[in-house]
Amino acid sequence: MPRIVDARVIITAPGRNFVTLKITCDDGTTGLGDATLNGREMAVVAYLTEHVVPCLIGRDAHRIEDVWQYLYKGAYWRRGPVTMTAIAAVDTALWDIKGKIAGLPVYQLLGGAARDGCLVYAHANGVTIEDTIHEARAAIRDGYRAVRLQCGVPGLPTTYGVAKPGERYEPADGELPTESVWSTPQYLRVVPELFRLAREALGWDVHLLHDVHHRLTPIEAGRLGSDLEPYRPFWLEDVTPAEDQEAFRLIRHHTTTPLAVGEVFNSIWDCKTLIENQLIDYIRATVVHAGGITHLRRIAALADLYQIRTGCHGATDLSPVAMAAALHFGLSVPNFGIQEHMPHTTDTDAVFPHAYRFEDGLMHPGDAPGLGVDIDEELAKEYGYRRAYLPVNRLEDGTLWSW
Ligand code: CS2
Ligand code: MG
Repeated sequence: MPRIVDARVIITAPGRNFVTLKITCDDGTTGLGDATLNGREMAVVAYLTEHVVPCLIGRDAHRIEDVWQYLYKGAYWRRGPVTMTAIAAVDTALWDIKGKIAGLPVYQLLGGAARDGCLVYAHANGVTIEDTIHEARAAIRDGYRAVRLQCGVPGLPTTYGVAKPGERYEPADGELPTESVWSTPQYLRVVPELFRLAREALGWDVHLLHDVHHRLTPIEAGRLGSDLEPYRPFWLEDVTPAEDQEAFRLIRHHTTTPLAVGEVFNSIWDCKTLIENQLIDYIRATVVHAGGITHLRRIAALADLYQIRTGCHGATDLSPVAMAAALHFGLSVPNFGIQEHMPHTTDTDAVFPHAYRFEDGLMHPGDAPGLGVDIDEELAKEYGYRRAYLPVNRLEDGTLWSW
């Protein structure tokens, strides 16, 4: 059996912060797991180094389920983003190790390919509707079959999802949280107009998505969903905060626009009511924030019973290690829906060389044994950690609002 002899946390910031766990076995096999929790990175670093790594040394790396249970039930304090991200990193690294020892890509261990590739969606973000449509055209030219549309809200200085001029979109943008301003009435006017003009310009063969980023009340979400119905969006994401899962019943009464939720979820308990009552259509929980491949498979299996499909979060704060794991999961899971794709910077790609590829609107994890992703530790050292926060959001009268 491969015995774990070392586990190390590597912090690097090639454009943004990433936390990676590297596990080494006595036969020299290594495995990687992403442990990045945007804006709260060092909490996971401490959790891993102080509380998890000492428990790993000497364990059989093949006993993935047992290690998962040990770290979950054995902690006494269950769930939460920090705990579940730390468990996810260990779990992902162990799947990587198992694949390398078997000489197989991880998707083969998960049952093999259930499709030819994973449908992914690109991002089109613009200050104006015209800019957004222009970006969407470019994504379609690049081969994407699905595009998420976000545009600025007239009269507001900043909007979620819109990059600063000349820069890539990076949500964790300040040494202290930056503040943005929000107006629901203006937003509810601009989004249907964005979709109307996008359909006119782009036609009906491309899937169009939109992220509300938790900013509406349930009844406002119902209104937006019904206003967008004529334009047949693929999904409307995070329309309202989902701590109150029951709130989605009200939204469902008012719209047939498909709903996607769950990028901030960290366990099956966060989505149990949503799934069992068919209150959503896509579950966005990820390998990295929801307990690894092992736990995400459990969530997907529950969702499958109710014809809910996966649509995993994949913004740039999820490292190439998480992206690789998402693609192995996505290729093999029966109820795959779509995967978010926000390409990393060339600096990030150089630190994390990987086998996954994009082709004709689909992504494939590649056939290298394990996850098919590595970390160049020498290069990683050149990019030191810098504290970075996600922004906060206020209404025009100064009330703190969901970002
Ligand atoms: C998001 C992200 O990709 C998405 O759908 O909502 O941009 C999210 O804000 C960041 O990943 C937060 O870390
Ligand atoms: Mg989102």
